[in-house]
Amino acid sequence: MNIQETEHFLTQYKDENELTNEWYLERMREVKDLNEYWPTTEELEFGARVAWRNSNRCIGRLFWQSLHVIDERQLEDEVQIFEALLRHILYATNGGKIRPTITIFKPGKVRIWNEQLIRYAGYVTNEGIVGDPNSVTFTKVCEELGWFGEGTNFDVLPLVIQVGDRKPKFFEIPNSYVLEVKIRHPQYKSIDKLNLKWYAVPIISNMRLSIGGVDFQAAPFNGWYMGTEIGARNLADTDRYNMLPEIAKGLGIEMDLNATLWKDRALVELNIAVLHSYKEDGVSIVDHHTAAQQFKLFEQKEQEKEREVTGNWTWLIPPLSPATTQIYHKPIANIIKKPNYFNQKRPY
Ligand code: HEM
Ligand code: NRG
Repeated sequence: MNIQETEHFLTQYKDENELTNEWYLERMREVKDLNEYWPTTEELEFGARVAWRNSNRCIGRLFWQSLHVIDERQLEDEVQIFEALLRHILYATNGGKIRPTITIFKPGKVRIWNEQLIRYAGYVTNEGIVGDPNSVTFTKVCEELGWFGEGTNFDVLPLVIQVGDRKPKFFEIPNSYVLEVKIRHPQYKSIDKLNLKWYAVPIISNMRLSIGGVDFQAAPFNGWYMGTEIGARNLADTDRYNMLPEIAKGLGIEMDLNATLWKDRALVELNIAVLHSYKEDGVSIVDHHTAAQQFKLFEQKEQEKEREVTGNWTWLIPPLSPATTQIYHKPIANIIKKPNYFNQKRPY
């Protein structure tokens, strides 16, 4: 812990919640007597929400106050942590009406090795990579722990949980917990035939949450997807599922010349298919135009509160038609405020 950061955070907590100076002095006295800052559940909730508000790479911040915070700091048993992660998945998924949620585990004690709670495995084979190339290293780690997958393009990886310096344990997520969406196009049936799918809920589980000088290495959080994350990156990047050539082929677009813009045409149809499929299945998703409008509203609301909105422009602009959003046309200061979510070193 870092006492200046605790003072700074509790001052912010006091101000934004209109508490008194007496309250603040008394709270700091407790912290100093204990020689440790152990946030109350209310402070933790506020900290996790403000950390989202301060996430410079996130376009979805309008909804920061609605984050549902689950305090699981009492758990130190791998099986109980696994069960808490299943509760998170179930609560957040909510049958498709996704609820932004974070579960916070004991600082300095718990580590989740997965990048996201739900992700597809990637295998190196003689015929090339099967599954998500992004997961190849982590898939090998899982296999070394004794896990093996079916070998499809969409095997859900197990949860890998480490407590203290014990050997990590892996747990298979029951199928019934993993909501997925089959990708189909409202007009072009050739896209349906590619048998593409993606999972409903992105739950980032490898970032460190920093609140008041305390580091939470395990604090998985989720919102819902912006369509381009799936349609313009996960399924499209040449070092991910690399589907643009097959999409273009199916659509009968000439691929000999760059100037036919076959990649761009394939991208647009794939992104239409992603948004259409999630919508039709009742799974929360936002298109990049709506997300950019929501971000603008967020900026207006922050301005009313006289707080400066910070951001990382290179991450905020969507990967599809960026200049059609207002974000593209305005500079934004990439200043890091705390509480916040940070990258941390991989445990493997
Ligand atoms: C990044 C959208 C909820 C924190 C992002 C990105 C998008 C996005 C599009 C960029 C991802 C990329 O390019 O890989 C959304 C939407 C949400 C949402 C639509 C719906 C509610 C949340 C929540 C949190 C959060 C609930 C935390 C409590 C972050 C952080 C990043 C990020 C920390 C940066 C991730 C990284 O560095 O890899 N978000 N987000 N977001 N978001 Fe959000
Ligand atoms: N691009 C990643 C997910 C990053 C976070 N995106 C969100 N976060 N929407 C991917 O899996 O495609 N969120 O908390 O909702």
